[in-house]
Amino acid sequence: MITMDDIVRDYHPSLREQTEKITFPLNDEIRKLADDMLEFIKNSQDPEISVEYDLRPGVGVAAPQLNIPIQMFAVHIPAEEGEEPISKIMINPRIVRHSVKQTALPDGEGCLSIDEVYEGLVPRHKRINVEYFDVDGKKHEDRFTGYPSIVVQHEMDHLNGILFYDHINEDNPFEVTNNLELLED
Ligand code: SB8
Ligand code: NI
Repeated sequence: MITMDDIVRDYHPSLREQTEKITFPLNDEIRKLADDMLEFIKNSQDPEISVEYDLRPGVGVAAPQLNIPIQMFAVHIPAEEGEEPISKIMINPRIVRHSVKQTALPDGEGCLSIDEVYEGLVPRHKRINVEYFDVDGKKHEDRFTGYPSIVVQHEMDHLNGILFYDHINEDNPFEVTNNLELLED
């Protein structure tokens, strides 16, 4: 099973590298990695398993965080009121449409690969349409809004060597610009 020891930390070059597109059908290694990544992120949210294995809770994990430079990530987002939970592997994802309006978590973001706290807003598109492939090579286009949209953009950034704090405005970390709407819970 994947544990925190497998997660590379800040300044590791893998977090800044470009990733390779995955070809189908998946080989056994990548298929197992997909299962393990989803299991890890579910385990990290389990009150008992996370304590037993000392896992930091996370809503997603991307292959480069495991030192594997390929375009795949797992997300496991518990259901919000009136919404379905989102639990999936996304391969070779591409944003095909996004809102002009931006959103951000009021307290900023964190990352399993970043041990330090970086304070400040991380502006994200409020709504995105993402084209991606599942583990069976089937193509999907899903729409994400609000919190799930933020998580998917955080994971997609990992596939491009971008970290959340790259988006923080150094001069005014909590500046709320005109088209930015903070996400409320
Ligand atoms: C946001 C956050 C963590 C993410 C992705 C997006 C947060 O820091 C957060 C803050 C408040 C409430 C909920 C979430 O992923 C963390 C795991 N990770 O590093 C994946 O790449
Ligand atoms: Ni991260």
